[in-house]
Amino acid sequence: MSDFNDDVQSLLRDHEALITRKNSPAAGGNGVYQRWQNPILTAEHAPVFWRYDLNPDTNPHLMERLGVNATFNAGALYRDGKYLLAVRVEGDDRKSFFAIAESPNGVDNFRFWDYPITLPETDRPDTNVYDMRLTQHEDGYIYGLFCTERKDESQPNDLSAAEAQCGIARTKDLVSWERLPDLVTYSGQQRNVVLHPEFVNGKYALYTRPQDGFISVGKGGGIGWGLSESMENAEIKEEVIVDGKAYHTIKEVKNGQGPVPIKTDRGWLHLAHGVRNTAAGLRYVLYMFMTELERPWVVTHRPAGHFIAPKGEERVGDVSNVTFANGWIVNDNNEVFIYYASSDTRMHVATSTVDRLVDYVVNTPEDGLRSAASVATRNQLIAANLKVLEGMK
Ligand code: M1P
Repeated sequence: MSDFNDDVQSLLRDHEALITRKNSPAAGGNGVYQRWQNPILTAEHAPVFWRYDLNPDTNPHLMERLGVNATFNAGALYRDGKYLLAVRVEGDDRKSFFAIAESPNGVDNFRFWDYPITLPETDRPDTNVYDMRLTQHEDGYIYGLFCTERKDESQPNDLSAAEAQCGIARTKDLVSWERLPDLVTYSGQQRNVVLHPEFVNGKYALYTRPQDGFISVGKGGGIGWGLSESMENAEIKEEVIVDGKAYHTIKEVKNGQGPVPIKTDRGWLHLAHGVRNTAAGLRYVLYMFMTELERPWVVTHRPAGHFIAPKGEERVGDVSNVTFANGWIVNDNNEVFIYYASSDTRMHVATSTVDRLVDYVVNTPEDGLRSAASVATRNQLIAANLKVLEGMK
């Protein structure tokens, strides 16, 4: 018995050491953002009491009973000075669920609340739920929009045939959640749907991602936009494409809105993911763009290429070569905490400021869509810099 107790204490100590480990900025950087050294959340950050049966009578060998496979794709919210993440936690059984992890400083000491979110179901139960975007809406509710995945019953013999739609829940405290009917659109399937934080023309405004199939967006795709009269019965009758896919770019195959956009004096700052195909499979990177303040569906600036791409250990995981973000936080000092997942496995943070990100988005040249255009853009920079260097002699 005393051995059992010692072993439990040892598990708890190791876990505490992991979650209280201090994080530090990583070496190097590009001036746009700063990566931080340690992942902020891994499967091992899940509490010991979520995974082990700690009763010596029922688990004399102190074995893990309910393993956690991954912690990734977290929505984010800044509330009462706390950095809160609605994390996609995936059990060893391949089912995802949401759990809130809280940090006092946004870069380390993320600790899960005791219980995961108990998400009510609709009368069509979800098989799997994931990738929640948290929106503090001006109507007073916090909305969680997420992907609800169910078996595609029209193809009973294909066990991989699934259907993705946008599930909706709301809360005032992140503890009690009210489930609302799924979003209705007239596209085949939906993933990466995000609620805009303000009313637009008196209506709820949503970024969408119409797609023909579960994985492939097919003829659809692009980041869409539509308005809904209510969230109790959310319905978008008409979707327009805000930011489409494009040949030979980082978003050739598909793209999707990341977190809720950040309002700045210059416009709305957006973070999104773009996907292209390679001989080694799909590659997911993050990119940014800006839309008009009054018409958030109109893009004003599109910096070329990726903003964050998988680097080093980030490149490897359950789905390798993926960076994905659905949460970021602006704190009271206009510092931005970009929460991104790597390879569908773990969570990281990169920090920047609103000013730096606006500068990046406004002053980074657009993609000229041809090698010759890229060389011309680079030559302009080189010529200007050579003059600057000459002046420094
Ligand atoms: O595996 C990479 C990502 O794939 C999906 O994103 P998208 O719909 O844009 O292809 C999602 O399942 C996401 O959770 C996952 O990280």
